[in-house]
Amino acid sequence: MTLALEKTVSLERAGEIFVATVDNPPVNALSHSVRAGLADAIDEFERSDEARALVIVCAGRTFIAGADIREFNKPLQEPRLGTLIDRLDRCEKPVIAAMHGTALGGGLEIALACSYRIALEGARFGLPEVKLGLLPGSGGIVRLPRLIGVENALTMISEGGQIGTQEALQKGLVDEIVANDLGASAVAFGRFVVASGGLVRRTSDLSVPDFDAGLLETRRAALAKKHKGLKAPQIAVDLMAMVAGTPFAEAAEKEYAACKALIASPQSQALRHLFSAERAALKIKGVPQGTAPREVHKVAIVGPGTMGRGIAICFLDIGVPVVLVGRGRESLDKAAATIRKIYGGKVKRGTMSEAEVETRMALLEPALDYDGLGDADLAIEAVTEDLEIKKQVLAGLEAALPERAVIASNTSFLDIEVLASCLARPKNFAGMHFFNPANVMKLLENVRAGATAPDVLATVTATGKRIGKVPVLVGRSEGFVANRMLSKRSREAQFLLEDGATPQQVDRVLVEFGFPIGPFALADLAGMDVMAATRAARLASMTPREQACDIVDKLAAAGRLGQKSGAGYYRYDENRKPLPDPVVDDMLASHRAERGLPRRDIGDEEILERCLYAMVNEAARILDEGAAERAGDIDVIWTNGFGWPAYLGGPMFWADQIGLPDIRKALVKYSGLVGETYFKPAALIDRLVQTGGGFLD
Ligand code: 3H9
Repeated sequence: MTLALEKTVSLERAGEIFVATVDNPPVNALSHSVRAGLADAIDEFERSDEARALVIVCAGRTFIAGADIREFNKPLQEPRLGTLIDRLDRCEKPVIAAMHGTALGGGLEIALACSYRIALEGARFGLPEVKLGLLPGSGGIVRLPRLIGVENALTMISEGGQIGTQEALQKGLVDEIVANDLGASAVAFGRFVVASGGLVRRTSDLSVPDFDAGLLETRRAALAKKHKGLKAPQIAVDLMAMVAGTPFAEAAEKEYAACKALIASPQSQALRHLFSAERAALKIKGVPQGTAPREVHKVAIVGPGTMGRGIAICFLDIGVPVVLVGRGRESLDKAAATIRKIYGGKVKRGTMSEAEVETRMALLEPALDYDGLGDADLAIEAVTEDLEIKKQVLAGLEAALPERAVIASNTSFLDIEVLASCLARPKNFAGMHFFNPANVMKLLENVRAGATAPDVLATVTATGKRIGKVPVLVGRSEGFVANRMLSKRSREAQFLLEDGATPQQVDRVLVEFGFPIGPFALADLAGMDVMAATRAARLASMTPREQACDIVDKLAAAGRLGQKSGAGYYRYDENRKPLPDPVVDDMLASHRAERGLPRRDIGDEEILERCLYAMVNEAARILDEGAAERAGDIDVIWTNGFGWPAYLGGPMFWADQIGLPDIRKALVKYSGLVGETYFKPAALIDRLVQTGGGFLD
């Protein structure tokens, strides 16, 4: 007999084995009704004289994937997860967690409080709270080390990664793996436990195994380096030290208090915002839910340069054949050799086998023409950023591809509508803007042109996900979203040098803010020749002050090409360490003298505000124009594309935290100091200040 306890939990009484099934799509999160339903199920189970063991299992694609993130911003409703888990821990009859899919966060914490854990082959386990700026607060920290040891537990808790069934079995996280029919296997397992005496095994009764005392400090330092600025991993180390020396109940209380404080912390709010924003970015205006993407089994990439090679790797990595089209045998050979070299690096690091390299390389077909593209499903052009060349390539591709094929351009700043206009079937066309190195960078700016068909938008989005990118759809706009905003930060960084700041001061301020690298060290990495070429391409659209601000050209002309020539904005020692260079100071002094610009001392606050508020102001224009659909999309773009620290939520979230009235005031101040052209507050900011709103409201 089955009893519906809450709309998300049912209890089936199968003789002496009771089975509680959680059914809360899509991921069986621990919403209030699930917690209440499970608490009722435990009550029923404990009350029944007939029941000898309880199985907790889930319907749908996964075991419980954690607490319901959407409830974190609402008042807490009892039973809270910790209360439920205490109930499980106190059960006088054995409870068995039967897991499939991903048992994550609070879901795994429930399992840890059960007497036994069994899993379907292929299941995965993790405590990913740290990725949301949180820590497991319902027994994960106090129980996991008791089961799998301090070192293993700390790795799972502080990194938030997942482990598979074999590893979980070997570490002692699960007791048994079953190949199929989890529900029936769990009941059989329950019967076996009962027949063997119905032993209750409480993880809370175990002691924390001994561990190397130096471990925690080594981990603390490594985590501080790897997750710069993030508080939760450091607190994980503190809590692990506490758990090792504190009785269970007291440690559990301290664990919960730490987690509760983290839920309210700005870092967690920022990371939770990004979690939702990344998912919201996949929902695209004009693409009805359920729109099927076109199938992509074979891809053509035109242009075997840096971008083309990186994009090719993305598809080879997921086993999709790639035809790489180039104009000469030499460039194609070079591309294949570079791809092989990148894979070779992975073999050296032990992340790929020689056999895998060969399998992937066998999927790469170099071609000098479009003859073999009759069965390609998607073509991406990644040729030189030249309108006429791109137009020719796109037209050539369209003639060679089947009618259903999607055609994409990797342009970074050409007009998407002009490109679309050279096609007979513009509905098949969209932008797919990858970032260099394309095989590494997570961000993919997909670009909608006026005629792009909904299923083509669905295809570029789904393809982005398939190749492991974070796809965000943007609209027509020069430089799209990421580069358009970056150009404003770059402009201010240059103007700040003219006004009296040094490259190292600007870089320091932005690195202290949380960026992995400052704009000038980044320019040295990209190469001053590349920077000068980009500048030359944009010169016509620049203001007179921007045109005259030719520091990049001067450095390039002096042979200071950046890291590759040993000097750029910095000079580099034999270990490639950047050092301030008096030659650059002199060069900047003469540039100022030549331009008649007085030097003044620039404070850190001015650097930060000018660089970042200029970006926020531009983002407001982008939003108003509809070139980005939502403020959250811009946050996803900047945290995945250009290293905006995720724990600050992205530029829009950050701006809302500061408050738009303060930002507007600063914009007005810099309008006076630098010029209205550069800092006039965007109309959207004016409107939001008037209505008291924020970008994300
Ligand atoms: C926790 O447990 C704290 C406790 O330790 C202590 C408390 C005191 N809640 O990612 P997908 C939604 S913290 C609510 O596209 P996938 C998601 O928004 C939690 N909703 O699917 C999306 O909604 P929509 C620790 C959630 O198959 C839909 O489900 N757990 C939650 O690519 C599909 O998601 C985590 O951090 C949630 N917890 O990946 C796990 N999770 O359709 C976070 C997902 O409206 N989740 N949704 O856009 C994940 O890692 C992935 O979602 C998962 C599935 C691997 C489960």
